[in-house]
Amino acid sequence: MSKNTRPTSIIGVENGFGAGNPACKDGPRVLKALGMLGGIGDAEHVLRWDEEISLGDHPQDKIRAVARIAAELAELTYRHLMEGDRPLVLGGDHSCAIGTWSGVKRYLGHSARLGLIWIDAHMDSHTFATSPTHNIHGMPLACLLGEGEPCFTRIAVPEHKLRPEDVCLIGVRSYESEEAAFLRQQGVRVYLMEEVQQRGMQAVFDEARKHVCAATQGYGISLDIDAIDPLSAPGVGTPVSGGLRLNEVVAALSEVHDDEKLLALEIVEYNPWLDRHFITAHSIRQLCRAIVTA
Ligand code: 5AB
Ligand code: MN
Ligand code: MN
Ligand code: MN
Repeated sequence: MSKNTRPTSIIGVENGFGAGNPACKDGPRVLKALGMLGGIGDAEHVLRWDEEISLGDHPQDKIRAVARIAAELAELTYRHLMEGDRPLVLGGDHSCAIGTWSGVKRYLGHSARLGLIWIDAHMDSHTFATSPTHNIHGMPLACLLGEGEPCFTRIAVPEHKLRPEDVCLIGVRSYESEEAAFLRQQGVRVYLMEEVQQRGMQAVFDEARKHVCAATQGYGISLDIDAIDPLSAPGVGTPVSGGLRLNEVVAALSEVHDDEKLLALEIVEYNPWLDRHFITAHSIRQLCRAIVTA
């Protein structure tokens, strides 16, 4: 694999309107205030805070608010990639993924294919028709596959952002039957937590990477922090026990951090108000370090 030369630029997304508990909007601001992401990187591998985007506190219409912030974020990820950076999006709730990967797809171009590894306790593949909660953070993967509200599926470029065969999910252990059926119909590869436990994260992650790279021109990683076991990541709105071990996820990211085909990353769903003793904040620091310098 060729070596990454892009500096990592952090885009904080202060958006919690897609989640049941909106306080994850404070995630990027708290990480920054704690200095959690300072002192990472070296002469060759740079990490810098670039900007934050925010919508204010009380939107009239959540769907429009989420769509607006996703469109803004798509513009930013596109622009940073054009400038030669590797965007690292820090959520905020997972609905921001609609924007992140729409911008990356625009950068790759109309006829190019984008791969995506989605690491999450959940499937995030609902539409309003199937969601039990109507929370938009449970829908972004369906949107990226072309299913859902047009205001979400048509961001940045009109086409579907992902082909099902270019996507893998890892760490899933909580889902509803409708979204599972949707992914099965589409033919998306899902590594349930059970399979990860049997085969080990390393084997599963390597296979997932081959899978999403096979026919694509670049790929990304969307890491919902709730994929990691609540012992190392208690600060999330929808914790599910029996998750990935922090050190295994750190090892996976270290393995790919220098891969030139890895165009962008995302770490989402950190809710600082639910954190204990800054355990989750420290975990995020370790993950960011792995992304930047291995
Ligand atoms: B997350 C649930 N499936 O749709 C729903 O944290 C949970 O981005 C979604 O993975 C969790 O509300 C969304 C019950
Ligand atoms: Mn930049
Ligand atoms: Mn999740
Ligand atoms: Mn998620």
